[in-house]
Amino acid sequence: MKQTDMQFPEGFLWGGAIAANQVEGAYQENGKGLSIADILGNGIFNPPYEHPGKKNPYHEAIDFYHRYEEDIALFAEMGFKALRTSIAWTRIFPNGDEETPNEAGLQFYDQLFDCMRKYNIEPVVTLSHYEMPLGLVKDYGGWRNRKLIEFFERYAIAVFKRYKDKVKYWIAFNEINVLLHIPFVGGGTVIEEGENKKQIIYQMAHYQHVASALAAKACHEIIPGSQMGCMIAAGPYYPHTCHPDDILTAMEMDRQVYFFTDVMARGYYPTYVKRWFKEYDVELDLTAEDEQLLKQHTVDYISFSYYKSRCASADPSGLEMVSGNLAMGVKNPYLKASEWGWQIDPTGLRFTLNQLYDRYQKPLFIVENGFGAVDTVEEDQSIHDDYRISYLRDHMIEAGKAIEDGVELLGFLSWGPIDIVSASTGEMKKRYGYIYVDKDNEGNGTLRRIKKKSFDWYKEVIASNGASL
Ligand code: BGP
Repeated sequence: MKQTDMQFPEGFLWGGAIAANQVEGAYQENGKGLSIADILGNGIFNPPYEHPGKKNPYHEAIDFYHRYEEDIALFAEMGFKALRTSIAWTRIFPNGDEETPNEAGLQFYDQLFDCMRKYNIEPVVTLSHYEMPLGLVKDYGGWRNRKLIEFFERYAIAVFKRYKDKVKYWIAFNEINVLLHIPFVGGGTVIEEGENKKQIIYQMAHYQHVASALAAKACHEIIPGSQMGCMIAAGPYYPHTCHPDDILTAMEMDRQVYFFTDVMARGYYPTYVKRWFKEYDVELDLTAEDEQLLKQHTVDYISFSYYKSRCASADPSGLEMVSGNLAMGVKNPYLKASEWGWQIDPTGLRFTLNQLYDRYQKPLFIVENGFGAVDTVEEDQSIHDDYRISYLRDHMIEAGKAIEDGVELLGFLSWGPIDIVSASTGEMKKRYGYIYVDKDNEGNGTLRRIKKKSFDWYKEVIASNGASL
């Protein structure tokens, strides 16, 4: 542990973040319908999405559905103040277009949120985390159909009414900018050859913006004092050189991400979309009522995932590209990378926090940050994940510096506080947890939970409110 003079605010929400499709398993239990996650075999990037015969890792995940009491007790032992998870939309509306919700699905989340509250852990709930109903894909064409707004609003109202005394913090869509990179996972639609991809993507984005505004409206009406957030996969684009063209390219790449928060945090479409839509030949189905809703029901806070930064170049030909959370980028020669090539940049987190706060002057919330790595279980069952401790420590220090810069930061939720199924690879070997889960990529293992070295480290971080990192 390092003693720091970091002053995290009283009530700072230290904790973790998971997602229903990556932890729960029980993919068809108690009336749950199939979600798009249930047909992903090798993670979100790897079409074809049907993998007949392949054991789908999301079907069992880490069996959180049956083991959540044990897992939440472990989170409570670390002193968690908050836990982010998603509600599996298909537990509540199996096909997505039913008139009435599935009572067994509602009961599961009653029990889950009661268990969190028993330990004074604040739930932070994502309504849609890459797990929309497959029924809405097959029967309606996914988010390219305006009817999805109605179905999403019905789902949101059902859970707001059910959990109004248990959940205060809500997020509509996980990493809404995933639409730009994987329209199937973000929007439940396959864009065919010859279709105008940008038209479909920005139309789906618009419908989700309206759905987010309707969710914010309903949330505030049903749950007094509730907070509705939006959520993006953040990570700044640095110009690869100081050539003015690289600066412009970096600005444009950042704008592609902040376009979504611009709309949901400010309540109107930014003027730069006029050029975009002209260039992309995009004409939105956007009504005057939509515009009113966006303007009147903006989000209360802006949340985001942060794993890495990337570089942008006006002419990337010949430059090495690196992968990362959703978007590729030009390799930054000053940064190291994880085993999955995600470049490590704690300073970038401080930069992102300042950029977002300067842009919106709304509270911010880090709802994903973590280090995916291959962990080794020693003979004596110990797991020395010092690499994860140093990654997280460095990022928490930068978050603390951003608070000293004047940023209002609600909390820091580590992604995957327990090992879970990776979204991009569908693998278990890319482990994020303070808690190891005995399951391998082939699905073998006892699912036993084992505390890693980082478990006690994070417990001390939380107990000291960041003074000891
Ligand atoms: C984000 C998702 C999370 C999580 C995270 C880590 O895009 O919101 O679901 O998976 O990425 O990515 P991965 O699991 O691919 O390492």
